[in-house]
Parts: sequence; C-alpha cells; structure tokens
Amino acid sequence: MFFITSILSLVLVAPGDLVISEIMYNPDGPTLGDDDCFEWVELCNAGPSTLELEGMMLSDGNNQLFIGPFNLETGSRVVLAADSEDFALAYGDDVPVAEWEGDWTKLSNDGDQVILYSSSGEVLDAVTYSDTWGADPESGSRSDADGRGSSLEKVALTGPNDETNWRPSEDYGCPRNDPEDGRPVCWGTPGVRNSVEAD
Ligand SMILES: [Ca+2]
Ligand SMILES: [Ca+2]
Repeated sequence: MFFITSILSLVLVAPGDLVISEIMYNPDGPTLGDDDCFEWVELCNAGPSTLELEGMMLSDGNNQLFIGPFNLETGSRVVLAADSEDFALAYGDDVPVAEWEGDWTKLSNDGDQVILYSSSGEVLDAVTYSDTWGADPESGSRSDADGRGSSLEKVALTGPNDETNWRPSEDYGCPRNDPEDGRPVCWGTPGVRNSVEAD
C-alpha cells in the first residue's frame, strides 16, 4: 500500500502544484533573532490534490534538506524552519511545521536562490530573491523584508517569481516596534494566507 501511495504522489505532483509561497530570509531584525534560529520557508499546495512531501528537497544551491513525512492538503501551507524549536517559541505551536533532514538552506541576507525539488528530482519551484525586493531606491531605504521584521510574500501564487510578484509582508500582527522608526513590525504569515496575496 505504501508503495502504491508513493507512486501516486510521484505521478500527481507537477510544477505549480507545490509553490514556495513565503520566505523569511533575514530575521536579524530588532525583534526576532538570528538567521540560524529563525529563518523559514513556507510552502503552499496550490494543486488539486493532497500531496505527500516526504523525500522532496529544498536547496539554496549549496545546502540541501530533505522533507520528512507530511501530508499537505490542497490549499494548505506548511513551514520548513531552520530550527523548529526556536520557530515554535516565536510563533507558537499552532503553525504546521514539517520535519527535515540534511543541512538548512542558509538564506543569504543579500539574495539567494531557493529551489524545491520533487522526490523524483524534478524542479517544482525556484525563487531567486534579492534584498532589493521591496526596497525603495529613491529614498534609499532598505526592504522591510531585509531584517526589519517582514518576510517576503508571494502575491499571486501562480504568478512569476520576480520582484513584481513578491513583496514584504504587511500583516502587523506583531505587537513590537521597529526602533528605527517606531512602526509595528511583522514576522510574516507562516502557515496561513499571505498578507499581500492576490488570488
Ligand atoms: Ca539570512
Ligand atoms: Ca503565509
């Protein structure tokens, strides 16, 4: 039975079914903490069927991690966290987190690539982000996702992975303030719909 289920999941998953929907690449802000403890990536099942994530791989081109058993229903999201215990301390225990083995895909604070592979090695999604995404070149202010509390969120889940379709999160659910300008800061929306999501 396990064999049949595995084959079915291999057949059913296709590029676009499972998307990288949110990236916390620089939590080194005034309120969250170290990269090694608080980086995370959210995946969303945008396809028509429940997906088994076991054996899928996330890579930044250097480090690779392999996702453990996790059944992700259509429309649902799951988080891969650099450190699941630290993640739970920050966000609570209610956010679905998948276990993984291997090396955390350390996400550069300047820009990096995040590549998601199926268990059969097919590229399902790939994002090459930059810390310029969400920055304001005119004022020179850096992006809210660049160590100021926000994550980077995908706007249209079926849209392109470029700076027109990724923005800093705007959900000011966190009751803390940026010491630079006093604004409330956001830690993103792990496990739930993105604050800037369009479809
Ligand atoms: Ca980082
Ligand atoms: Ca989200």
